[in-house]
Parts: sequence; C-alpha cells; structure tokens
Amino acid sequence: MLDEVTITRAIVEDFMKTFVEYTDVDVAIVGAGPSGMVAAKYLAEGGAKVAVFERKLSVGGGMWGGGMMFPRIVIQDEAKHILEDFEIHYWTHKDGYFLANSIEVVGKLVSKTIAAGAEIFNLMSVEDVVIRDDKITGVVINWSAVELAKLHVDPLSIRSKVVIDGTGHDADVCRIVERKIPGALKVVGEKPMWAEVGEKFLLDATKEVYPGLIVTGMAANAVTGGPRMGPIFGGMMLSGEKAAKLALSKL
Ligand code: 48F
Repeated sequence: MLDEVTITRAIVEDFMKTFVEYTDVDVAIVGAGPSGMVAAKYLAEGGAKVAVFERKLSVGGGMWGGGMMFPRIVIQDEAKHILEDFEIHYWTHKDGYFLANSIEVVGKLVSKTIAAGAEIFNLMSVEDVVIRDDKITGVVINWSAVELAKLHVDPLSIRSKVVIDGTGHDADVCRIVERKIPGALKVVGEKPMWAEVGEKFLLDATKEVYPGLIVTGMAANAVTGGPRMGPIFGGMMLSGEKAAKLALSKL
C-alpha cells in the first residue's frame, strides 16, 4: 500500500540532506545554460564539489529553441571533442559546420553533468554575493518564486571557494558586483551579432574578473564587450571547459 506521507518524507528528507551538504562547496555555478553545464561536468570530473543554481524550472538556458525556434544548433571544428565527451550525436552540414538537435544537446548536457557528480538546484535564483577581504566567498540564493511574486522574504547563503557567472546575456552576478562594489569591475555590454569574432572573443573573455569570480559563456562577452554570435554553440562549450580549468587551478 502506498502512503502519501511516506512519499512526502522521502522527498523532503532526501532533498534537505543534499541541500545542507551543498551549503559549502568548491564551486557555485550560476546558470544552467550550456556554458555553465559544461563547466560543471568538467569540474565534477576534476574532483570539485559543484552546485549549479538555475533560476528557471528547466535547465538548458537559451539552447532549447536552436535558431529562431528551429531546434538545431551549429558547432564548429574546435568544439567537436566536447560533443564527443558528452556523447552528443552530430552530423556535417558542410566543411567546418556541424549540426546537432538542440533538444538532444540539452538532454545530454544535463544527463552527463549530473552523472559526473555536479548537483543542479533549479528554481533558485542568485540575488547577491558574499564578499570577504575583497574576494567573493559565496552566493546568496532565494526561491525564484519569491522573486517572481515580489515577496519580502530574506534569502540564504552558500559558501563557495569559486563562483562562476554563467547567466548568459544578463551577466547577472557580474552586474551585482559592479553595482555593489564600486570600481570592482565594469560590465561593458555585448555588441551586435558577429559570429566569427564573437566566438573567438569569448575564449579570451572567459576569465577571473574579480577575485573568486570567473565569468563564462555569453556573460563573458557581455562583461568584456564582445559581439553576440547567435545559434552557434562551440564557443559556449569551449568557454565552459576553460572556466572549469581556471576554477580547478584555483582550488
Ligand atoms: O543564456 P544561457 O543559455 O547562457 P550561456 O551558457 O549560453 C548562451 C546561449 O544560450 C545563447 C547564445 C549563444 O550564441 O548567445 O544565448 O552563456 O543560460 C543562462 C542561464 O542562467 C540562468 C538563466 O535562467 C539561464 O538558464 N540565470 C540567469 N540569471 C540567473 C540565473 C540568476 N541570477 N540566478 C540563477 N540562474
């Protein structure tokens, strides 16, 4: 006989145990878009304790819809090894242009990231950072529903040795630091579409922008003033891979 209260306790007890365990992590990644998830998998494989906080119900960020809701993405040569690491099926469109099904890509990213040992917390928004001695030492989180309903509810804090901003075009975490710590960093804002330049720019822009804060993905171009690139995703994946390497070298 199935008992509803046992079902309730199973969910609450297990989640609370995990949540408490992840209040102190090596790396907190903000945003479960492609760059954040790629970073999370490589970090977890490198032995780091990783929590990913995602504002929305669904993970995958801006990848689901491919280009203008045609669920295909393009990837270039340089990122093929990442597709292979994630066991993502891809095929050739023409020399140097590979295609993948954006829905499958999100599925594989999530599945491999979790299998590697990273913990994803969806429906939680990062609304602030913790700073000690001019270094980011954690993030401040709240249920996204609190934010959406504009409820006056105080947040909770997570301690983290490194924070990765993978919040996409908004560069949310970097903007918080810019706003709250005058002179700490400048978010230049992204430039108009230019795939070739945007993809290359992104790798240099993926860096530590403030002690303890690394920026990846579209957020990196937004901070440094690089162009957007549209539905080509090799750069996002390579950026996540680089962010993971940078974070591991700091642990
Ligand atoms: O936007 P998103 O997919 O970021 P990305 O990894 O990839 C960018 C591409 O999707 C696309 C592009 C490619 O050419 O330009 O836009 O850089 O994913 C960012 C995720 O961060 C979440 C947001 O809901 C999304 O899923 N996010 C944003 N702000 C917060 C957040 C926040 N404050 N707290 C938690 N999650």
